[in-house]
Amino acid sequence: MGFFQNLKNLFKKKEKDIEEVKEEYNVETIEELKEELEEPTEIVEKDFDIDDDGIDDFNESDFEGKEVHEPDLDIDDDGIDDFVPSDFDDNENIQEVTEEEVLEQVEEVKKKSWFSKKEKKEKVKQTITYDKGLEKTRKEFVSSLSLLGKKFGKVNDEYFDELEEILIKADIGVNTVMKFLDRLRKRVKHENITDTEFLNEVIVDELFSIYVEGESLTDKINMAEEGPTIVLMVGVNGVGKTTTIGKLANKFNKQGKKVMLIGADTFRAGAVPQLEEWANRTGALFYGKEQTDPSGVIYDGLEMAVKEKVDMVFIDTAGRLQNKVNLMNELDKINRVIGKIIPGAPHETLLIIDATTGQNGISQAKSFKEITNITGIVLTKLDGTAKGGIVLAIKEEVKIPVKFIGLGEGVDDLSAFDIEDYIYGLFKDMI
Ligand SMILES: Nc1nc2c(ncn2[C@@H]2O[C@H](COP(=O)(O)OP(=O)(O)OP(=O)(O)O)[C@@H](O)[C@H]2O)c(=O)[nH]1
Ligand SMILES: [Mg+2]
Repeated sequence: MGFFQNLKNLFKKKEKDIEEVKEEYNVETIEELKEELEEPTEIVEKDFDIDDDGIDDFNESDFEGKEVHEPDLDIDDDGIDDFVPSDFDDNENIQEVTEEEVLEQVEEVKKKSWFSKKEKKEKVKQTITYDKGLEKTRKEFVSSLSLLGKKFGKVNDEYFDELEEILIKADIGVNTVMKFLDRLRKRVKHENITDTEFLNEVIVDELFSIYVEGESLTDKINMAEEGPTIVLMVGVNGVGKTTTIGKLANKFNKQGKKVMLIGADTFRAGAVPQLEEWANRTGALFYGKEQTDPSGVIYDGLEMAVKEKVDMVFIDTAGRLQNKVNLMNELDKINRVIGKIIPGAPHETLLIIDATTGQNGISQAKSFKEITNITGIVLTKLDGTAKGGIVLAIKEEVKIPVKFIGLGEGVDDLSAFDIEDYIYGLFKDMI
């Protein structure tokens, strides 16, 4: 079957990786592992001696307590095996390799294994963030599906009616659900499916294919080729704009980028100091002003960003959608000012949507799409809702890529959107 077998293998691999990292940290549960992996980025590999360059250097203590048998080596004071004619006695096709090249290759191999270990941990950390963050949706959605299967045993019209209800409750969106059920019915007929348990596999398969088919939407931040990358954050009140900026500042700061935050939500009292607080927490530069024209604040802030040679700028704005024309004019003005100081900017305009608002979020996305050029969506508070299906509705109905998802209030609870981890978080109990 299409994707299902691949997903099953993928799930197995993810579970194996999680087990391995759990073993390494000597913990039993996912919760404990999540805590361990959230430790401030201190490097724990005890066999490695890492300095600024991130590469393990050789060090005498690496060999402590280890027996060394080197009958074939000719070592003098420099500690390096020198070539002597007898080394080549039985070999005809020897390629000349210098000592430097050998050492370089050894360093390269060690570097690769260190990075792949670190990469695996990062991946596991992301998978378990999804796992925890989608728990509510999973519990509701998957348990309803398996109950449905048990209740009917056989696939019939009533089964489809109740399935429709379950999908709509998960906020997959009416249009998407209709299209999906249509495809499912066809497959049931064509493949003569009667068993509800088997149908669950087909459901996972079809939901995954909804997401991956059609135009491929990139989920990466569009970075400036040179100079600062400018990211404008928009969205209605209370959806999580400021918190998301804090989380993104933390994320890019950890990647070694110089980050600056501009507080241009000049409307709501307390919004600017709230962002400044995030700047302090994450070590980002800050510029902001209250009760003034947001475009002016952005103008001054960006001049500072250029002067300070920052890599990434996140701009917080006020989210008012009471008057579409006003908001459109304001965003137009903001965009003009940004483009004047940094040609080609903003490089990203991220719309923040609160997943707990379900279909309301979808209408917000449609409205914002009409008034400005939204390049990506951040879906927040997925942890607080069973409406995790909204990701599929956004893909189908809004056609803007979800680039990040918020899975908690903590500074680390933001993940780049990853369809595989998302499907894993939703269906891991079912496969
Ligand atoms: N559970 C959960 N809570 C979140 C998430 N993101 C944000 N929040 C919470 O949502 C609330 C509102 O967040 P803000 O960042 O202030 O939202 P905002 O869009 O800047 O709000 P205004 O500035 O008033 O327009 C805060 O209590 C956040 O902690 C998330 O991913 N999960
Ligand atoms: Mg705010």
